[in-house]
Amino acid sequence: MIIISVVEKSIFGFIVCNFANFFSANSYEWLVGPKLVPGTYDRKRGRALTRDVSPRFIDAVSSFFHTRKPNLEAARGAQQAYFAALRAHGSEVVTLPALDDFPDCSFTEDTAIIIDDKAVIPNLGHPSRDGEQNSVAKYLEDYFEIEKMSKGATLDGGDVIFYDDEFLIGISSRTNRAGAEFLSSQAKKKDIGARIFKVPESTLHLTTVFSSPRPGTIIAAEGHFGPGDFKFAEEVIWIPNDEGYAANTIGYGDQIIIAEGYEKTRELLQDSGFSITCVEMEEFREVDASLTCLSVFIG
Ligand code: CIR
Repeated sequence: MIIISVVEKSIFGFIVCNFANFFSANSYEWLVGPKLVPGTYDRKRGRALTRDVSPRFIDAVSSFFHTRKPNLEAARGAQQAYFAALRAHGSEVVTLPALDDFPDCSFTEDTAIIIDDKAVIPNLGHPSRDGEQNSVAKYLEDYFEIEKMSKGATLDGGDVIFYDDEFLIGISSRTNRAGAEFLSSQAKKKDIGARIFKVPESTLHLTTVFSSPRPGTIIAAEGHFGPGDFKFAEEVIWIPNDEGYAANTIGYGDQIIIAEGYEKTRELLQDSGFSITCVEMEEFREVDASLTCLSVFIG
């Protein structure tokens, strides 16, 4: 009963908060044509690989946003709302069963980086999470050539953002230089460039405070990076520091999914031409996870 009411509450919240017209075409691709959109292969968001929330979710690693013990049932409900939001934007959602020994297993973004027909499988940067990637690799091997990261190198997919025709890779407490270089050498083999950033200690991953929802656009939280860091971008939308969590977004052209409850961000993004869907993320925020963490796009 509790599960149902939480699921219903989350889905209701998601519907109420949805300002997007789900059925309109991505206006950028509609105007330009999908083949001509730079970096389009990684922005299609055709298929999202996700994983059920672990029964041990309350033991998930948490060092930044923690205020209380997260609630497992509420997290499960929020994850269903998240799936509904992805589907409403046209993504197929594939969900693997939870891994009982890994409290953070639902954060699949960290476990694989897709480059064309290749899946790079990293060594995760936190000891309690290293191993989650093995069953993801097992699933992906039917669809992609698997490239496992060499020993000693570590990387979380949360430190990787695809921006137009290049990867932005963060060196952080989870991703070491060898990991960043491993990924950039894999990208280079596919003629894709990489730009390496130092992720400040004020945040977990690059994606925690940073996203690129549509070609040419970067959304960044104030207080972690400065304007000089993004000279290459056509447009940078700065999110006020007290709403920094909301800088992590999932874009489908001019339609965007953001975390619910960040009013200044919602207005800023509306003013920048986005139609917006909000998803309740409170439980995941307690364990430092953002919207993008809950999926890795594989098609
Ligand atoms: C962790 O600390 O690894 C998890 N509790 C949160 C992972 C968030 N993942 C991501 O930003 N890609």
